[in-house]
Amino acid sequence: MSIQWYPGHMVKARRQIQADLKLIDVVVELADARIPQSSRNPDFAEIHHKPTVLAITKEDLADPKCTGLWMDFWRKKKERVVVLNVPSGRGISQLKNMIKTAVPNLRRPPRVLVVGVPNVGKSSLINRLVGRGSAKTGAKPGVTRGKQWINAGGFRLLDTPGILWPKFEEQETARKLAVVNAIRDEVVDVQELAHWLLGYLTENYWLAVSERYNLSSPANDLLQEIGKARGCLLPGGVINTEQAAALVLNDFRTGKLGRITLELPEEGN
Ligand SMILES: Nc1nc2c(ncn2[C@@H]2O[C@H](COP(=O)(O)OP(=O)(O)OP(=O)(O)O)[C@@H](O)[C@H]2O)c(=O)[nH]1
Ligand SMILES: [Mg+2]
Repeated sequence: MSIQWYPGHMVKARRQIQADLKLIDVVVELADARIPQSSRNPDFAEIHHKPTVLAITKEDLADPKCTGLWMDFWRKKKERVVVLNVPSGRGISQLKNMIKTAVPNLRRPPRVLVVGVPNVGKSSLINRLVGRGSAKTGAKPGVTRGKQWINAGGFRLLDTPGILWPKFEEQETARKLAVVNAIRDEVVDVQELAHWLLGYLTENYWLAVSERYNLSSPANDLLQEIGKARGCLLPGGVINTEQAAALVLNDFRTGKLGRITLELPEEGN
């Protein structure tokens, strides 16, 4: 399977972001706590040199131990970083302070650009910062299509569409992005994706998987087993592994498998 997803609206959004950067004081770059490295756009670091705050979203879905390791890693690199649970508001006031300290001498409300991969929580974060539902949000990638300025709470915020990059150097990066639903399921092989995820979970979170699906031992054909256990059947009693795959991905995305992180910091990252 080779995953690519770089539709026209992202090409346009990238160009627009580049143009808007001239007006911006601070960049808030969002990354997903479950894939803190793979959800950072390598393309993006090249197009600007503005003060940046790295905001790690979906902390509530990630493994707290791993998030701690990532925080140590970034702090060593002297990155300004904050961990957020956007729906609950955890970390929001810390983020506000970090934005202000990133531009200490500014005498007007900072102009803040919010960027990140699709579905990482940009619009939800903006709504949290302004205290009302000004930006459209949704549990699927590609909700925001055009840029939008929002004024409130002492900031001027620019919401942008989620963007990916034209070519994934490693397909594993693409897989991780697809697992957290930053890439649409329509452009990936859902069964292969679930199979890959189950491989990772078997190695790193076997207890959670075995408990959720009543499995006694790791096996190569876990999708079959899960389909059987969950009654995902086609006419004639054939197991519907497509349906089982969708179920596993949905369980992961909604936290039903517990708090899981898919990558750890490495030397040289
Ligand atoms: N559990 C959890 N869910 C979150 C968090 N932040 C955002 N979400 C959910 O993630 C989904 C996507 O949020 P959006 O704010 O629409 O994401 P976006 O980055 O604007 O997405 P695009 O506009 O599609 O690029 C929504 O269902 C949010 O409720 C978080 O910290 N924890
Ligand atoms: Mg959005």
